Amino acid sequence: EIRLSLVGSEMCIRDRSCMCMKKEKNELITMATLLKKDEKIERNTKTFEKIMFLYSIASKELETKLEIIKEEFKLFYDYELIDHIQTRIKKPDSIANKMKTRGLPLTYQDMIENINDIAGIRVICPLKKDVFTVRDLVRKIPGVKVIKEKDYIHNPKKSGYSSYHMILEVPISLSHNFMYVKVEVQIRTMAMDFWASLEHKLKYKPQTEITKSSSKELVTCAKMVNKLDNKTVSYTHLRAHETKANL
Ligand code: 0O2
Repeated sequence: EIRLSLVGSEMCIRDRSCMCMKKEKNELITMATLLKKDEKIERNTKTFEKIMFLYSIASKELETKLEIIKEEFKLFYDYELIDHIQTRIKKPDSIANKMKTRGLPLTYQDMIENINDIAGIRVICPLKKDVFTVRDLVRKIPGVKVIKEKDYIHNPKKSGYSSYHMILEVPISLSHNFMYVKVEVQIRTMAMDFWASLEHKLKYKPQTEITKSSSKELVTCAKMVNKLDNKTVSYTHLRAHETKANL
């Protein structure tokens, strides 16, 4: 009997430690676990701060991976694949405006599910073909899931907007769990970026409309930018001989 109870208590201890180990295991959780059902978005609250913190970690994780690619190409292949990388977390006003425009209820759940560019990274490349090299490398980053891609380079918007968009899910490690957080990556050439920044200020964001002729001029400029990007292809052929990378 004594032996049996000892075995029993031994098992108890072992079971308990197993349970502890299970609790310690890094489990996949979602942002929803931090929220109450249908919780309304309220800035300057702990919940808002926590959600934005998660987006900022995901952004940093991905930015680091992209910085590594940038530096690796420079150092190992003597090639400037990426000119620079910009990151931003969408401002609360911009999030609210986008949700209102889409007729979404202002809840965290709706925000998480529908607003894909809360964490945004822009990768600016010298040449058009570099954009697609970066795209292929992003697709291969271990653990990162590609949710959606939009090729506004082969299919520019009516406005003339040109860029390659990827919606990704980036795994982030927390002390006890891990979760996937959405990050939007916009990959474009320096010329496309110049045009988009200008158009963003002049037409895309302002509430007041610009004249039809200015709008047309912007489209003409976008076509010029596209020509410029296609011209730089010949420069690439010259460069390719000098690089060690299989670009
Ligand atoms: P801001 O101020 O730049 O953040 P999605 O959820 O991806 O399916 P979304 O977000 O409407 O739907 O998709 P899209 O078309 O990929 O646009 C996302 C972002 O691309 C925009 O974010 C802009 O940054 C940029 N963009 C798209 N179209 C244009 C354009 O015509 N001109 C310029 N300059 N930028 C554009 P936001 O939130 O609209 O704006």
